[in-house]
Amino acid sequence: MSERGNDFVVVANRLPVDLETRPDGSHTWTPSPGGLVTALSPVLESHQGCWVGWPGVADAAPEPFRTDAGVLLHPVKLTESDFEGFYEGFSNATLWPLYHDLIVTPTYDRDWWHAYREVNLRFADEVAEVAAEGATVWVQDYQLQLLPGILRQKRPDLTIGFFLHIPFPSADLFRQLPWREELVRGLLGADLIGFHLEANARNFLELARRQGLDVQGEASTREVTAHIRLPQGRTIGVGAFPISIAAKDFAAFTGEEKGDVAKLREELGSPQRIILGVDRLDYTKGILQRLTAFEELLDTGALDPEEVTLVQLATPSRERLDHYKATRSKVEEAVGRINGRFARVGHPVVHYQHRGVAKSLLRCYYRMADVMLVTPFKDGMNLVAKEYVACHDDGSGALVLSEFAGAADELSQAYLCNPFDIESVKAALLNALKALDDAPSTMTQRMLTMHQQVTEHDVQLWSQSFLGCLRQAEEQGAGA
Ligand code: ADQ
Repeated sequence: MSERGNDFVVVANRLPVDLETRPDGSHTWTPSPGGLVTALSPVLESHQGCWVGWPGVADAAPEPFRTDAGVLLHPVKLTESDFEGFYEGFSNATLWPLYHDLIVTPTYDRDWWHAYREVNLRFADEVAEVAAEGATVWVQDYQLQLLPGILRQKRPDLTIGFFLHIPFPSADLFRQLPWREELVRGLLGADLIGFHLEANARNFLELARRQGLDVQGEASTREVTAHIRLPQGRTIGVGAFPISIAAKDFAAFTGEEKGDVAKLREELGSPQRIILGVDRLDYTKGILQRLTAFEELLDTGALDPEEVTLVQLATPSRERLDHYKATRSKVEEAVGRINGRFARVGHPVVHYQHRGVAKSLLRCYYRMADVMLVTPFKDGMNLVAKEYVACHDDGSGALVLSEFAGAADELSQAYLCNPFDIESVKAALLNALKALDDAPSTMTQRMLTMHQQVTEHDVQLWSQSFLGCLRQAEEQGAGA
């Protein structure tokens, strides 16, 4: 099959592959199915689909290859210096903190900006290479915000969608960015720009208004009722498309799995209540605040270390960046301190793992946990909250959720808290634990309501609604 002539192209910073080392020491690339892959596979497979992205290892680029389902994976090579400037620098030390409302201070570095532009240009070359005449290209996330604009110039025949997986900040914050106009111009190369929430879309529309653009209508969810009309006549749709998970992959526990869940509980010493946190180790996720809230509740005697256990699973993330190193060391110090103060030898009160776990095991952790603590300071959506809810089709469990996670818009039956207010996190956790004891039927109802919401609004709905609106936006707005 030809590598050119793909009618549907997904572009993301990361290609869904992992580099595996064989027993003989040689390397091979294996597909790694994540949420985005699950969402996009049906579309990729039914078209002649292609995924363009970086394979995740600097200076390496496997030959393009097809997955078993026939999707072409097309690697973009990044050098170590691209990785530092484009990925660690501009993407994760400039845009990430800026878009998460300055939880840490962004660094504005001209060399990083140049690297970001260079890499976006390189991605555009690769996409232009593989996309058929008139193809649909769906660009993902903050690392590639210049790509729609560059592609529009290179290939005006393409239909281009852009989706941002992280929040979009208020116009007042965004205007700090020295390269704000170029970035907006990049985004405006798309036919449709999608955000998780209407609030994010409104921030973008406000920014467009302030830049003197003609904005019509207001943002809504899973439909496009807001448009930006460019002076040249092209129209861009803007809307909210809340991402979700492949909910059915997290439901329906077999008898054997239920046995695994019970075993896991025993391994933790069969505490009366288990509280769980699952995150990338990122300063936006509020892991330290959560530990502090737990510690204060132990300290005052509101929680008994003989009865309650906290499990924190933290995947390593962006480990070379200073803010990430500092977050890890503060989290690990807190874990050690809490165990030192409240645990008995052989019976930790906080179990902490700084590694990813396999999806099958993660399901068991979710199902086992009586309370899930999801306390980010800011989060585009937060899939962990939805995964937890999806695992509780029996109505068990309780979710404590930050008001600042996008998921709070949909999961209103959660115990909502303000992670900036430690008393609010403590109160939400205590209320959830108390209600599990005192009002089990209300808790079951709350969980089942959330479970239905997640099941009925899964990731398939997300990709279908975005692509449906992209088709419409293209039909209505294309032209000049
Ligand atoms: P993330 O910031 O990575 O995503 P999230 O949405 O919670 O945050 O997704 C994390 C994923 O990693 C989940 O699927 C979870 O299961 C997995 N994961 C986390 N810790 C793990 C562990 N220890 N072991 C195994 N798996 C683990 C960004 C945005 C979010 C947005 C998503 C999707 O920051 O706001 O929801 O993209 O758009």
